Amino acid sequence: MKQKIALITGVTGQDGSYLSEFLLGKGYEVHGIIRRSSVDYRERIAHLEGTPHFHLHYADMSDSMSLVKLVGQVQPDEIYNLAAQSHVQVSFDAPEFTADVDAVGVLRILEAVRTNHLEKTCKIYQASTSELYGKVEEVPQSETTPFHPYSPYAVAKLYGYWIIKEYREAYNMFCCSGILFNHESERRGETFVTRKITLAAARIAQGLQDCLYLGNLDSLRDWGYAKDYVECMWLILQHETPEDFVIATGVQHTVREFATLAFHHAGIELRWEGKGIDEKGIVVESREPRVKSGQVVVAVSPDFYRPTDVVNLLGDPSKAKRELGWDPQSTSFEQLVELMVKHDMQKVTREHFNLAEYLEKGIVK
Ligand code: NAP
Ligand code: F7E
Repeated sequence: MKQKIALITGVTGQDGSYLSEFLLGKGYEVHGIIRRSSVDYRERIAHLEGTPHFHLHYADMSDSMSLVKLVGQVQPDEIYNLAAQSHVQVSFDAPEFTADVDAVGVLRILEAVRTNHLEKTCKIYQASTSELYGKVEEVPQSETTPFHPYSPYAVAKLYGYWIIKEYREAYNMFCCSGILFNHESERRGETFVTRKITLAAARIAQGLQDCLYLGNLDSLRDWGYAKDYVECMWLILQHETPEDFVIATGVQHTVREFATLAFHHAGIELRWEGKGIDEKGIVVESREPRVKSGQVVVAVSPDFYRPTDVVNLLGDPSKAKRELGWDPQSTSFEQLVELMVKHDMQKVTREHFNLAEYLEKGIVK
């Protein structure tokens, strides 16, 4: 059988790195799009570089010509369009850039496939999002729930969702959206709330940070494990017909609950006092000698409030379970928090140890 060829946009991101590993494991030839940067941003895929069947190419979602050229050169059987300005809060500060990459970028990929006459052979996966439900109109949210995007990011992603559907209907292309709810991991970007919490809990436990500042603690999310979710992206493209799927766990928790559990795994028990901007996470008991009971380790800062915030996401993954045979509970919320904290406790120790050693040897001053 001919080796399948996949092209991944957003290969350096959390999902792109797990998806690359997954597809290489399935025997694919994997091509990824990277952009030039003045700093090293390839940490998540460094272990794959140089391995057979894994190739990187410079291109950009805002540069049609680079996409047309690359799609023609690679001749992919499957494209996974994961590239995006993916931070919701940042989309309020950079709405035009977000629209260019997250909305028009999807169109550019579709047109690159058509320009190269690959519309009959190349399947396309689009990274859609639970943010489309935004100011939610029902709970839980399924494939039939109306959309109500509530940020520039979500509005851009809504265009991506509809243009995929349009090309499916107009040109009979095999293109689908995975409507993925939040998924996290040890590789999650450090400014998303889960990773911000697990890293801070680790630093606070090791005496390297005093307090963690967060925004809306009441916000509810349906958090899953990214490694489980990339399998679904592939399953969606192997499905007999091109369809859209909600991918979620079907369980929701508040940001506050995530923080309580993360600090617990870092050896710190918390209680919560106060309301809104005055709420504090206070240490009740600590296994870590550097952290004292009564110490305030979590506080609220309005800097992390959004002009409009999505506050009640809960996915209904029944269709994916039934039609793709996917298990939404393969990693539980409790396991997810534990594995992220464990990873970050080790990361922080390692970094601190290296720094102490470098200081001692005079390598850094
Ligand atoms: P991520 O870690 O932020 O990765 C985003 C990727 O997009 C990075 O590789 C980034 O490259 C690339 N990118 C951004 N702008 C680009 C441009 N102009 N040209 C080429 N590449 C560009 O995001 P993720 O968490 O892996 O999410 C993957 C996709 O799923 C995104 O589309 C996101 O919006 C969507 N999504 C995510 C979640 C979630 O909970 N994680 C849920 C639903 C949907 P650099 O490394 O160069 O910045
Ligand atoms: O926020 C609240 C914040 O930034 C989650 C992206 O992958 O998932 C992600 O978007 C919630 C929000 O993720 C802080 O207000 C409180 O209600 O981790 P987040 P997100 O906005 O849900 C969706 C599905 C995507 O598609 C996106 O690409 O947590 N929150 N305090 C905070 N959020 C952040 N970032 N930082 C805080 O300090």
